[in-house]
Amino acid sequence: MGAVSAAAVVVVLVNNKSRNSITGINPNADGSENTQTVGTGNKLAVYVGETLVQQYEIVVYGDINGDGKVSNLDLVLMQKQILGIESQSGSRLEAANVSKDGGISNKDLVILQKHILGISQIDQ
Ligand SMILES: [Ca+2]
Repeated sequence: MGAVSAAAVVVVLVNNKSRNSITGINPNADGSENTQTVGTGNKLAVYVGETLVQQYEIVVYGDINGDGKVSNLDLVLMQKQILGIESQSGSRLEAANVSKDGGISNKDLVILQKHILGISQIDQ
């Protein structure tokens, strides 16, 4: 088994056309093109040479809709989740769990509201 040199390991965002950095084009959670912000649902891939060895889905706590921002749009999605009107799953559900306990509750809602109002920050 050969050792992997640090120079041979490349970490890229999926769909990054250059594969040389993590600042290139990457998809939003809804598949649309995103050229600046990294949001929930974006994928991070690790290549050794041309071989994909690991892929991670990014979770930005509080960014439920995957636009890379924590805003009132996310607050509405969290309210719908708590009320059972619209359910999130996968990385979006994890992003809603800002208290990092079991489920999504009013406790998460208060933390998200305080973040949006600038009273406190969500721990990432
Ligand atoms: Ca968002």
